[in-house]
Amino acid sequence: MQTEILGNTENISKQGNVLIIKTKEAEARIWIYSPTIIRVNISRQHNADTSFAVIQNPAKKLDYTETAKQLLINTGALKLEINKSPLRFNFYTADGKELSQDDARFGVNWQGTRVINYRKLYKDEKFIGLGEKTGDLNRRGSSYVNWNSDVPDHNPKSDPLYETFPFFVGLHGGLTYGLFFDNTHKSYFDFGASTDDTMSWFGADAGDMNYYFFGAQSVSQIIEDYTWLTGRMEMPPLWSLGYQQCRWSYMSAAEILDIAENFRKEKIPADVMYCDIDYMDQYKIFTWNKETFPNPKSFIDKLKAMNFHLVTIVDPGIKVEPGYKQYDEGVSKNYFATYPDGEKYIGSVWPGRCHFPDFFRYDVRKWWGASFTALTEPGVEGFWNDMNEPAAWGQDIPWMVKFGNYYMPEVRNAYGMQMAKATYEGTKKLLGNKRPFVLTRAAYSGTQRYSAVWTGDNSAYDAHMLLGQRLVNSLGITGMSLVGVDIGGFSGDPTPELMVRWNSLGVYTPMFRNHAMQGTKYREPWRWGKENETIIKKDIEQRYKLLPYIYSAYYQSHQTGIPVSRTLAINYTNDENVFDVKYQNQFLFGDALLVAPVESTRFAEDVYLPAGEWYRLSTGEKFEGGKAVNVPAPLTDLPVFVKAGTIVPMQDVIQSTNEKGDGILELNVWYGKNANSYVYYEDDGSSYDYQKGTYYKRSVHFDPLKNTISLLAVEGSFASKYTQIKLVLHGFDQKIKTVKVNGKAMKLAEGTGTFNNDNKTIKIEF
Ligand code: MIG
Repeated sequence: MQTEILGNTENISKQGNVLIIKTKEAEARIWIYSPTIIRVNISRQHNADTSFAVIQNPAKKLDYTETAKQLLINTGALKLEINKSPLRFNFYTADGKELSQDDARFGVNWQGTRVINYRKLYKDEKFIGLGEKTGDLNRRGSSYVNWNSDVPDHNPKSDPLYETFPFFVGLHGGLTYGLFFDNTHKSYFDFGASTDDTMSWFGADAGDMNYYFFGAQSVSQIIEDYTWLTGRMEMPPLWSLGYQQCRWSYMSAAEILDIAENFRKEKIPADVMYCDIDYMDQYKIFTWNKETFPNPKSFIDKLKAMNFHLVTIVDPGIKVEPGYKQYDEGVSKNYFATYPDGEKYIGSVWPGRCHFPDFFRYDVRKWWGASFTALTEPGVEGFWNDMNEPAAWGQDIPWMVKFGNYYMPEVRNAYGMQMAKATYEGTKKLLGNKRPFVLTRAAYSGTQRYSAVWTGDNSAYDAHMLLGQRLVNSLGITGMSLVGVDIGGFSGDPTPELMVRWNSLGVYTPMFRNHAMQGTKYREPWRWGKENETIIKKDIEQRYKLLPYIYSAYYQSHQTGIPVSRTLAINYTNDENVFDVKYQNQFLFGDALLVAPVESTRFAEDVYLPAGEWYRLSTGEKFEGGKAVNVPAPLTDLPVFVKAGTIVPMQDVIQSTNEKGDGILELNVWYGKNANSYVYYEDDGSSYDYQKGTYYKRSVHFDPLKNTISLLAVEGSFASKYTQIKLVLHGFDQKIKTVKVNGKAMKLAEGTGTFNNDNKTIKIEF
């Protein structure tokens, strides 16, 4: 294997908006995408420039200046200094602070087809990101591989897992930068793990050194930029944010109806039931088992009558069986992956011998999407994509298997994403104006445009619960906001204490799904004794009370890419304590709530509260931040804190998101010394009408100096489902003097008032 270095600049040219620098070995192309985003692509051969992740085009203009030794690009917000010989790329802030540089010795080079970028490592540099990666929040000193894999029984150190997000954020000297290595080959990241702290490096088995450099000076702005580049989620169906009950598998329609009925009987709120693989006829995708699910439509109608939505699983593997519709169609149209000689690839999964659709092709995606009629016609609205790493009983698919023009290793990491895309686009079409819910196990950067993800087959022990939270938080950095873990742990049986604790954390998990493996004990809320059921029920009720707040947080993700679950490293980047392994699992859930996961065997916990003031949500007790506090953490009360000055909209308990409730939107204002604004958002929760302005959006301002709370005019044409707004003030020792609604001042004598929500008359009720 030969090592080849990038070498010296031999030729510089500009073609339109791209700067091209040629060396003996390769060609570097540079584009500006926005003032804070510059793309560098270094290539030895001219590959077709396709990206599964990026949805933006580069800016039309690129200016640079040249000196004897350098080229300089200055966007106004970011500077790229290019040393000509050897060719090196060094990034600076607009005011000249060094953000990130090539390692001066090695820069970019190749070994055979492998391409590697060695980068300067700063003494105090920390790294966060890479999505679904085990290990600590700060990835300094760790290394990772991206190769989407089916890893049942993984442990809190296993790598790789199911998903690939080659995007990280570097932090040093109070500065921030981001780097997205858009290459779907097997890729590698080493954050000083193996280099005696002399450098970091990343690379891939083949393909281009193709990266986007982000220079914004805050983690949240970098996430906004990354999700601008790779897309943001649409508003999820509201029902998918309720409690979801899953199991591998409920074996019949009757069993699922039974479970659903029991939720209603026990008055435990829930919205979603799942069919895992056993609903199918011999695991053939897009079929129903005629004995156990004899009449899918009447089964789903019954679920709907109980206000439940159904999600069904689909795997990519299509059973080799002449006479089976999807097999026949796929064969006749050549929709399946092949060996180079054209022979169809066969791998074994649940149905036995299977062919694998080539989701990289538009016509195949269209066909796959249209096949969902078998599920949508009887009324399924959620589509769970499993085994799409793709998995063939844990084996690597041979490297010479082809998806169209690609060999498997080139695009493996994007296969699951393309399946999710096909599923999303197909079911969206079939459901008309209704939002489908898509959940995928394998993913690549950009998957947030199509689907939610979950973290795969976790296990029923405490360290896995904590790991799950870090995975959720890390996925948030890489644009995935709608994320879940199997609450309770997929393999093994949780102790009742772990079940209760994990469920309480599930309340603050973006997707709240209880799921368990075949052969494990049943997991539903009533399987743990009356006392535990009461706790579990109370926690699920809390989820439903918080839905107006959670839904508004999703609106934020939809608008800005900022995730619902946020590692503290996003908002408190320069606070060393948030990276302490003791506190690294803590996160903000939306703007206002700080949640501290606690193991099921601990009943008091040290919680780190960042600078500012905080209130415990359950008791109202006030804490001064900037230090750790030891707080009681009984199984009935997970430590959750509210940031002073924030606004948390809540509602009364409903049994499902289909219910209207009592019509009161409770605006909780938690007193703080600083003024604060909050955007409340609501729409019909199920259609795309919000994209045409049919939403209800309202800014709420709290100003402690003027002692006012203002509800600004409503934006959008949606009539809120709430008929009244009730203001609930917490921690106010001085009385709020004025509440302004649509600009009109209201006098308020005591702490609580209620306003009609019809935009015209304002009534205060005490
Ligand atoms: O080979 O469909 O991660 O959630 O229950 C196992 C059965 C296949 C793996 C998924 C899991 C699901 C299970 N699947």
